[in-house]
Amino acid sequence: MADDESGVRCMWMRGGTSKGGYFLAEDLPADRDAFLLRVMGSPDRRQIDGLGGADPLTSKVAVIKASERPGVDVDYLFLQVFVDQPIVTDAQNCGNILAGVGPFAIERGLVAIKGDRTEVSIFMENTGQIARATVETSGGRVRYSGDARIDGVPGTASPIPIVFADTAGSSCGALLPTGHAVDVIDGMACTLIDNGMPCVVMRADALGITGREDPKALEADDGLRARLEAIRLKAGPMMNLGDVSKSSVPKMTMVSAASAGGAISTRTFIPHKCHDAIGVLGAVSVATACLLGEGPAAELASLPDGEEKLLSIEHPTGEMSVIATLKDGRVERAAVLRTARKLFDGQVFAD
Ligand code: NQM
Repeated sequence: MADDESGVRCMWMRGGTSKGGYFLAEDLPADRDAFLLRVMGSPDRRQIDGLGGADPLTSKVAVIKASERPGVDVDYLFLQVFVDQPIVTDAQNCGNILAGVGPFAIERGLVAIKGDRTEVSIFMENTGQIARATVETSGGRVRYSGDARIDGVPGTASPIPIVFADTAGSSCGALLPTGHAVDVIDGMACTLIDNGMPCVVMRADALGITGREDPKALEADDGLRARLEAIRLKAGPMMNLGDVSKSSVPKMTMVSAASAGGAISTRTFIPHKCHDAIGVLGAVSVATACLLGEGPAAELASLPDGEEKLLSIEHPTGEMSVIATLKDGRVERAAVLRTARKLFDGQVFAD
């Protein structure tokens, strides 16, 4: 599928606060995982022999195809390519890379433009759920530049609002896979929750930190990292995720009271590096934890009134706004604002 027969067609995009390679499923070779490791330059801490950016957030892949499901435009499979281990995993979803899926699908001709805005419905294969993204398409083409600003990305771009419904239990089978809002692991009160992303939510102060630290300072704290990893390895089976020693889930989120007028403040290990921001579905899960009525997040959260709640989830480089719509006390749908940018379209070589 390329001009040069050894190249593979690929688009490189920023999706939200992540970056990676977008491929049509039909363009990928049979030895997909080996190919993607070569493309990213993994395993290698610097990914010097590939396109990966030496960070889990820039070592990501989207695989997209036209959907055969009624009412759905495209199927999206997210793959995390580990930086320093030879692992390609579909065990997690990614709501940031998701932001580029609508534009990519339109650019590749899988979805027709429907006017100034084109809604793309996306089946997320990793978790079996649907997201609806709205892409700016005035003048008959995808518009990347615009006035929307998201924290963690310099400048502005076209807004891509994304709505999720029914993400509860996406990977764990239930919103609260243990049936409790609070479980105690290694003496630590944790909420084990999955509203689109499996997360372990703990109070930062219970771990001996303020929750305002710089991500690099937290990464340099070997004692904290060891403690988080011990809790994570125990949480995995409790969350129906099995042995998570080689998995990028669950994410480990430490919460503290908001300091910039938001609902709550976060620091998240994903799971071994500390995120400079927070994942999209991670933020939806933490926002949902704030609304549980009990647990580490609920204790600290500052919540607005009403059935439609705007929860600003503070993170190291700003905040992510999650609009949670409640029905009968549970989050029925969640909406976030993202942006995306096409960086490169061409062929990638893995010889
Ligand atoms: O939670 C990072 C990211 C993500 C995932 C991670 C994400 C999400 O920031 O939906 O977007 O938690 O690995 O891209």
